[in-house]
Amino acid sequence: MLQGQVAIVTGASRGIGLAIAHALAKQGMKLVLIGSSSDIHRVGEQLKGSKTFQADVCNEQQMNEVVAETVATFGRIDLLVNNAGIGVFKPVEETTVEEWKRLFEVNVQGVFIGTKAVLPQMKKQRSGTIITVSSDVGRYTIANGSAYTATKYAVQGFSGSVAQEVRPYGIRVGTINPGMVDTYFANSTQGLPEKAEWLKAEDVAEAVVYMASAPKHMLVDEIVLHPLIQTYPVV
Ligand code: NJP
Repeated sequence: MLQGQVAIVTGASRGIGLAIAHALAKQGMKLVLIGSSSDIHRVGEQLKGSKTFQADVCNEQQMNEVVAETVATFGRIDLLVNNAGIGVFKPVEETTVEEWKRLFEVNVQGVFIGTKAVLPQMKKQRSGTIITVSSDVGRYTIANGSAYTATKYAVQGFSGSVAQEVRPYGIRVGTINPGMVDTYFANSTQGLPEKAEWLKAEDVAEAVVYMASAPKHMLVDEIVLHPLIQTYPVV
């Protein structure tokens, strides 16, 4: 079903985004992959036929250029995965204004800019799916993550509102909200023994494939997934 369709994935150089890129490639999608460091080009070498861009999701001009090049090359955009994100976890009084600003730039402004950039093309097509990798802490709060949690609550609000706005154009907007995933997130390393029972990046990627390949008449609003070992408040 996704075969031959065109996807843009942000934060595809490692972690969840890299797994999403591989999963979508397996479905036969044409891929445009974005990362803020030059690492993204190594991914392009692995995934033949993909186009890679070193771009910052918070930079509107760079993202508009990526979208314009995508349309020029592939003629359409069927899927945007807003996955790029960063995490800072510390008590509120130790969180700096710079950290607060950067979290909101990448996690919230980046989602806004990416979404805004693809909508004119998707409206023209009268179809498209926008999936944002948000977080379980976009739904409930945790200690020592106030700034990060605030960004993910913002993402939930943004995505829900845009979903209502673009539904008449045949465009679907949803979020995937994972719990703890074994990646490089927040200066971690993938594959550490203490994270053996966490979600794998591939688990989240499969959720993206499910959401993106739902039949056209169906919107999967949200997928929440946790590792079985994680405890969390039921809301
Ligand atoms: O993190 P990581 P994840 N512009 O660090 C890229 C959410 N999440 O895969 O820029 C463009 O392994 C960066 O590439 P580079 C989380 O909030 C996670 O876990 O080249 N790209 C890299 O490819 C986030 O939204 C957990 O260094 C930018 C990628 O983003 C998403 O999952 C739990 C960028 C980050 O890879 C993926 O995070 C949860 C920018 N400005 C939600 N800044 C979890 N792991 O436990 C960063 O609830 N990147």
